[in-house]
Amino acid sequence: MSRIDAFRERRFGLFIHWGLYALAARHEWVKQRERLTDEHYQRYFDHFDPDLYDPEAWAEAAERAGMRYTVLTAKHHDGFCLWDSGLTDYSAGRTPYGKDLVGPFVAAFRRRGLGVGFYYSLLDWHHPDFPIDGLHPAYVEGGDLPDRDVTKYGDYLHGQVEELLTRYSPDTLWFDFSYSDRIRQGKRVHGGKGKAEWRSAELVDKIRALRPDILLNDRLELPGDFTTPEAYQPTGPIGAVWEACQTLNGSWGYYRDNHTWKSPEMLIKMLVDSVSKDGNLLLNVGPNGRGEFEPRALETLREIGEWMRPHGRSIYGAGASTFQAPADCRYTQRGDRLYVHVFSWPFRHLHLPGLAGKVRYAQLLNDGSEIRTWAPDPAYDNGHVHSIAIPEGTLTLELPVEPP
Ligand code: FUL
Repeated sequence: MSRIDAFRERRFGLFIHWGLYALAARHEWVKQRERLTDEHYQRYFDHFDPDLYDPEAWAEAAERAGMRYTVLTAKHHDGFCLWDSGLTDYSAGRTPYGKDLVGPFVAAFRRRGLGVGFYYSLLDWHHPDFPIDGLHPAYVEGGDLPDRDVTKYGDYLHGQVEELLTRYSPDTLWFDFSYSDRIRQGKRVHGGKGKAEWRSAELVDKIRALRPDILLNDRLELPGDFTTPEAYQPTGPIGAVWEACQTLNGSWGYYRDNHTWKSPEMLIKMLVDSVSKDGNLLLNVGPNGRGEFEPRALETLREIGEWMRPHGRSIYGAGASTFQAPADCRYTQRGDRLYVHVFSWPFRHLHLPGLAGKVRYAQLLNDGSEIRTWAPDPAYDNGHVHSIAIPEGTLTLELPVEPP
């Protein structure tokens, strides 16, 4: 099976945003949003000591939630590195914690057969030669740009990516550049050429030479192996391999006082919706400053896992169906198995357009119980529909069907 097919088959992954911002506990963009000075932000470095960090517990929570891979922020926009980079002192090993965080992480997830990827930010608010400050008046209003040696930053970035590849052999690299298109296009980037800042094409060549079957996302300003709709669901299959990413509560980094949490039911529907449109879902947890998933996150993962255990076969290896699902339902299909996900109870029956005479059997997935189906009624919808009786509740049914 190709790498890309294996990625699609896994369908559900865990995104982890973890870094110094977990101590501020109010969003991973806190440094930029609140215009915190380097001196101020340094306090989070000086007090970073996640003594309860236990990657085995993280991997176990992911596995129980039914997740099959993970992506960890090796470096986010603040420039802090979770691994012991030989190219900077701004890493977990130099904090009071004093140890590399990535090696044990990779080992714990791999031990459970989960795929491992790294998020790596192209932005770097810490590096002295990082050329862009998205809030600098020169970018916002025009004017003279700060004088920086962009080449040095490019070398640093290339070197760090090489470290990650050679030390940990990740399955995926998830690059990120999060400033506006205006800056992205390079019009206001010092040196003036946008993607030339990171020498993206050269970087991709290096990556592929080191690890030919790695998967790359699409945020390097070059077409990647998969695209990354962020915090929304595409309206249908988009003709490319894709992975939606989602927060539990609107923030990627740990946010102590945020109370706008998505319900497990809503998140399950997002996962089903993604698969029904041929996509993956990468669901994020922001561990706290002690190194733990907070109880709200653990409870959400636990509830999702309870659903996944009996319903996983409608998710893994499944994708969009060529049949048209009835209103407020989603179809996922794997071979001749059609899965009907009923998002709201249709008050008694479901009519399945285009399936007349094609449904051989119907069962609920949660308990394997048979579902009553009707032979098509020629007087109804020209005999095209197949009807099934639906008990109340959010349900998934499995129907072996004749191919379209
Ligand atoms: C965005 C970043 O700016 C956010 O902080 C987060 O990492 C998200 C997944 O990507 O572009």
